[in-house]
Amino acid sequence: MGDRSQPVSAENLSPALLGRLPSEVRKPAYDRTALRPGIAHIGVGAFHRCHQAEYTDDLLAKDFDRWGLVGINIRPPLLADTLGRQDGLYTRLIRQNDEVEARIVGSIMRVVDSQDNAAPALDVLASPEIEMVTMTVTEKGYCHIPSSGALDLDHPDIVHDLANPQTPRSVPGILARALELRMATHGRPVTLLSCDNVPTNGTILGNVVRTFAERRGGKLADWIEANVAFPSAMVDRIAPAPTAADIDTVEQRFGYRDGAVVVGERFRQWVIENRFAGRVPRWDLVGASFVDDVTPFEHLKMRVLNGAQTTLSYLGVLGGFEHTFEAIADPLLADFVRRMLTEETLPTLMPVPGISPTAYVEQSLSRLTNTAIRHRNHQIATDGSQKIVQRLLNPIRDRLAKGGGIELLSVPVASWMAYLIKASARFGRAWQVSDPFAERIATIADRIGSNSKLLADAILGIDAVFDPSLAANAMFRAHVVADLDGLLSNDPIGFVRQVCSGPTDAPLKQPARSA
Ligand code: CS2
Repeated sequence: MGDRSQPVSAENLSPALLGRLPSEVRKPAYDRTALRPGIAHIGVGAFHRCHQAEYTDDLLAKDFDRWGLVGINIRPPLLADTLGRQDGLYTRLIRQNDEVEARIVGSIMRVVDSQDNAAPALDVLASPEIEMVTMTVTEKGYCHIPSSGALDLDHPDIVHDLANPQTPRSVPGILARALELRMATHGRPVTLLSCDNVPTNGTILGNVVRTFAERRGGKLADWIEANVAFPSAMVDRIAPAPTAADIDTVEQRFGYRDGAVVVGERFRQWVIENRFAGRVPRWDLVGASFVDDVTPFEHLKMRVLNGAQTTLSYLGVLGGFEHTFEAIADPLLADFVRRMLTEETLPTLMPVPGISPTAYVEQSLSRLTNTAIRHRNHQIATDGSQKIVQRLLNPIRDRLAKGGGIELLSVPVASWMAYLIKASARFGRAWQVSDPFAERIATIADRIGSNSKLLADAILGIDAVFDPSLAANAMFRAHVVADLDGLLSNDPIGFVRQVCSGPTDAPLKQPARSA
């Protein structure tokens, strides 16, 4: 076919296009030109665009108050290339199986690329008009030790930032520098609100920033104590990394192009600890909850929804499934996850105001069956070392403390190990992985080969992930060894079947294969 048969490419999303969009596409119901920057957000990925920016868009439509968002990226991708070109506008699609609902979100006023140099980020974060800083910087962005929550003083970026505090590259270093600039100029208070799936995320963020400030010396730590709040928050909405197919969906269904489209499920939740400094956007007017204690909500979400996702991701990859919805469509994996959550995870949860835990399990599992949410198992499997503490190891520890069994919860822990082991050269580099501990585990696998006991011993010795008292627990170790043996066999899913068919209080599993 010649060039003339190429379709004329559709117009790109821009403020000028808003008035000409199809009526079924919902548009910002307020005057964007009257927005004033008040919130800065670090990490403008799919999740932010599907969550905090949407809540803010709702708030602007309901109770304007001029809360504009300034987006900052300190890691790829570049925002100017996507959102910048569209003046911060983007399409948020809600997808539920065959249904598609489109909405243009207008709350992001401006975007700042600060990947090469922290100066542009610091300019925004230190400015007096910013009173709320939210962030989604992924679990590893906090530079903390997952098993203890303390700032990792050996982290190369932290070492760099303590030596070069005015040109930081880590999140704790950038925030500490921004707070120092605030202290030295206008002195206005600010809330730093973590929106990552890190347990007690506000406490961890407060720890890493304060520890960094203390190391710097001077008055900064005292100023932070008096002027900065670090509330914890539970955030929830499944919003996988967007793909070229999502951009095409917008073009085919609605007739325009949007390089920054995001796709999410209908469900969303945001529970924020009522602990603020300075002015606060009233997100509680549009569906968020401000509460005294986020912990019960956080345990529920991370152990049930995220625990199920992580379990399905590793078992899914081992079983040859590409996406969550495909893994959960397998009756055996669905049965395994439901039983794990019901029999072992639920008893570790605190009562959660207004929520029935068993209904929450069913609702979570049903969310994962949505075939329009194409969440890749490898995406969820990424950075498992930063996720398994809150999703799996903490409930395991709680079970063991109460004398409960962990024969199901130990399986995904071993499946995380098997996932990284199989990515090693000695195991044929079954797939590419991304995890701060991937290299360490590949080295272990290359050295040890297929002896599950020695493999488990070596990996359980990584104390940044496994706190030594848990790693020393005989029941936990024995389960992990037996599970690893089964999951590294030629029939990992057969092993899961065997676990499912065994009595749930069996003290130990049978090794699935001969040594
Ligand atoms: C997922 C989360 O990639 C992952 O780790 O488990 O991004 C998950 O989809 C969200 O926490 C849902 O709120």
